[in-house]
Amino acid sequence: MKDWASLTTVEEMEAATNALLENGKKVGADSWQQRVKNQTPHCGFGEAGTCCRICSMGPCRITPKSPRGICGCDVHGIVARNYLRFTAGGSATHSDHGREICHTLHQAKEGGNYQVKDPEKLIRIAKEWGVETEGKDIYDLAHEMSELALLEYGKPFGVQRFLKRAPEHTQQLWHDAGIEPRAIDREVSTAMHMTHMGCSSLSEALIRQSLRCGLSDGWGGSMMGTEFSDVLFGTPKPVDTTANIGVMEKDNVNIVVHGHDPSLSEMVVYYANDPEMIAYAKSMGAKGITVSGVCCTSNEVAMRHGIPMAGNFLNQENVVLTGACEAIVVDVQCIFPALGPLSKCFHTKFITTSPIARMPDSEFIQFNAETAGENAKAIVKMAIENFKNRNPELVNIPDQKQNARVGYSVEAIVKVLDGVANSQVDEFGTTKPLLECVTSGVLRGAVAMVGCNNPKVRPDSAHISLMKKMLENDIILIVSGCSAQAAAKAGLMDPVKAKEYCGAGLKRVCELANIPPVLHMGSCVDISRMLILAAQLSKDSGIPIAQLPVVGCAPEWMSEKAVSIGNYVVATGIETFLGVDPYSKGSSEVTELLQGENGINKWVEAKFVVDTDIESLGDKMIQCIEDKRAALGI
Ligand code: MSK
Repeated sequence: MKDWASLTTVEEMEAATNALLENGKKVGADSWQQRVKNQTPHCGFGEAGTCCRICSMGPCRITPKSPRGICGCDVHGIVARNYLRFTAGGSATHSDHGREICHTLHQAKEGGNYQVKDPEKLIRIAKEWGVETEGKDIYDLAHEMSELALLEYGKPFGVQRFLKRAPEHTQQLWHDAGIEPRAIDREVSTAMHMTHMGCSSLSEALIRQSLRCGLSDGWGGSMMGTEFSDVLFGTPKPVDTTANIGVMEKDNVNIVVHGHDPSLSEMVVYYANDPEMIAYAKSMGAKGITVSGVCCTSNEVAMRHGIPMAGNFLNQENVVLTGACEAIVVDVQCIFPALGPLSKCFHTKFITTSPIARMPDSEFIQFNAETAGENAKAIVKMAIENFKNRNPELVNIPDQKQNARVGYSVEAIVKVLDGVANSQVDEFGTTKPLLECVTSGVLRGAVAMVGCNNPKVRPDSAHISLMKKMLENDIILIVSGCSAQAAAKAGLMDPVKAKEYCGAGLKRVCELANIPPVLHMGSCVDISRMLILAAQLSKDSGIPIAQLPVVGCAPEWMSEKAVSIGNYVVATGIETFLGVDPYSKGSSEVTELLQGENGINKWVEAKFVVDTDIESLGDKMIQCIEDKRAALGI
């Protein structure tokens, strides 16, 4: 029996947010809700992608009366150039995160701040890269691998090493389309060069480079970020945690970690559990220390340590508005500069830690791998000492919390689903049990749902309504980023109750494997896990990725990273459904290239589907999955 009341609804989450906004009003706090009003309506040229400010002759805006910019570039060139720059920003950002992880791996040493927690994985990747492992000290191997990984960013020749993980058919498509990514930095530089004034204005060439640049992220920087994070911090395994704003605890020192890079948050978690620090917190009048997270840093520490998830992207101001946040500690990406002035309205310390993300009204404690322990300890201490500065009259933590099981790396999915069909697993394992569920029709297919919140969409409503729709239709979900947190906050990752929302087939799989129907695969960079899973499904079945009943979806995306992700997911052969337009609708040519039958679809056997009507987007996803099944005769 479905008990809809057991889920936390979007309406309930909005009511909690409204209560927090009332709290903010008492101290004159600004909010993103107000800033959206101030910024509406948005610029129509910007939304259509038809404004060019790449040189200083303009800015040029394309209208029926002025169909070309001053240089003569037409609307298709302008929209495509903007799209490629959008992609390059995302690819650079994700990949630089991956680079930081490679540097951290280089710092790893026996007994140090950072150690190799998954030596088997390191050895597996080393063998894959043709590196001798026999008789080698694991830290010597880690340093050698980190140097090789860093060379992937700037090597003068060749293509990304991890492309070989893709099925041969996919590799051939990339080769034939001329989109195999070379060095990661080169693809970003090429994108910037191509879009400089007086270079490319041919939309087809610009979109081709967008796919290539995206692939350098997905099968390059992000994949290294994920793989070497696993080597350093452990490959995630299923772990139980809790989600939503009610995970913050009134009587405890609350530290919220936010951003993307797990290097710092791992250390904060470690020191927050240190008996010396807990005793110190008690001496300051608190009952203990609670670390919770926002955005992808949250996903990282939830997957490896069961740290509760306070919220996703558009909840970042909410944690401060509780009046119970002693410190919000951020690393990189998706951090609102608004947190500076907002924290000043409360007692909250807003602590920035990376030279990449410097913000006004923050306390900057530069974090680096050599001094990671000291940095994290100083941050935890600062939060503890701030507990006494709370104004009890402003403390309001909404009572919303759901149980969630997270930590489904590819390795974990392969392992748990093996319990359904009892297939033999080899060293890496096999996806055959999952394939058997799909071919028999017990599961109709899978959706990889990812991405952010965006005020253009009622927060979380698209994620949650699409997830429910898929579950009812026996479609399993693999999720990451803020989409994952939307599911967790609603209760869709609770293995006990979420199965009640599923069709009979999916419910049975959940019961047999003891899994929730929405599988948490991690952070934004961990979408690379989804690529590995798709590649493995294709290899194990002998079916090209594009023919598998699997689709991608980002219904509330907002960041440049999401555009890069979209490019690499679609370029891997996975039809990708978007609920927000990527500023491309101003050009019929670019729209046709991205969404038509004869554009990128001809090169990579998949395309984008953009529909801002979420109900209709969901119908199209189900139709796409059913069409693929019919084409396979299953
Ligand atoms: S954090 S990129 S809002 S998913 Fe990765 Fe969430 Fe999107 Fe940032």
